[in-house]
Amino acid sequence: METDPIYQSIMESGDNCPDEPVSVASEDVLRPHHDQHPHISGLCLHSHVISQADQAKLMAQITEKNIFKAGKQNQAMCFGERDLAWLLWLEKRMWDSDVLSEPYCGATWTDRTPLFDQSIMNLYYPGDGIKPHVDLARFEDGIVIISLLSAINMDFYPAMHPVLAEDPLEDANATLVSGHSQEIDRRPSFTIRLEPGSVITMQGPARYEWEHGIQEIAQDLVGDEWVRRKIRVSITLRKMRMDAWDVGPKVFDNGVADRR
Ligand SMILES: O=C(O)CCC(=O)C(=O)O
Repeated sequence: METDPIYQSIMESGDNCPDEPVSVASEDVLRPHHDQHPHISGLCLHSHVISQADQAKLMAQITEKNIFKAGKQNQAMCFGERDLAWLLWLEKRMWDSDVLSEPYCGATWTDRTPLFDQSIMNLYYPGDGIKPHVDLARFEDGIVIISLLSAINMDFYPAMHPVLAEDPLEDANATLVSGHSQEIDRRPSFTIRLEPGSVITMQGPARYEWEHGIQEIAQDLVGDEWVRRKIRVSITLRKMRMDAWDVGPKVFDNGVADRR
C-alpha cells in the first residue's frame, strides 16, 4: 500500500525528529505569546497556541477525512456550515488563548456570528509556496491563518493594488495581481517565521493594504542559516461578505431559477 506522506509527516513530527523540536509538549504547559507587528498595523503573530499533541490530533482527523486525497491534492475548501469538529475546536482554542481578544483582534469583527464560515486548508511540500496576494474583497475583515506540522517563512509586501472593504466583488481578483507582482521580483518588506502551532491574525491595514505570500523554495533563511522545509499544513479561516453568497442563478418570485 502507498504511504500517505501526510501521515508519515505526523509520525516524524514527534520525538524522533530532533532537528525541529516543538518547545511545548502538551496543552497544559502551553504559554501563548502574542506579538503585534511593529510596522504592519493589524498583524499579530500568536505563538504556542496549539500544542504538538493537539496538532497531531488535528492532522489525524484531517487525514482520516482524506481532505488532501492522500497527499495528491494540495488544497481543500470548506464553505458555510461547518460540520468539521476540529474547526470549532480551533475557534474555542483561539478564544481560550486570547488570540481573538483585544488588542490583537477588534470586537468590530470578532463579535460577528458566525465568526468564520469559510476555511481553506493548504498542504505544502518543501519547495511549494503561495504567490503574494491580498485576500479577495469577498471576504470580510478579520482573517486567521493557523500553521501545523512544520515552520515556514511568510513574506509581506505593500499591496500593489490594495483591496477596500467595500470593493465590488468583480474587482477583487487578487490572484491575478499577485501573479503579476511575482514577475517583477519584488523583495519582501518583512518576513515572519510561522512555527507549527502558531496563528497569525490580520485585520485592517494588514488584511487590506499588505500582500502576504510564501516563496517557492525548499529552504528558508532563519537568522544566518538556511533551514530545510518539511511538510506543512495551514488552515485559513475567513467569513464571506453577505453579498458574496449571491453567486447562483437569479431566482424569480415563483422560486424558479433563471438558468440563462
Ligand atoms: O498557507 C498559508 O500560510 C497562507 C494561506 C493563504 O494566504 C491563503 O490561502 O490565501
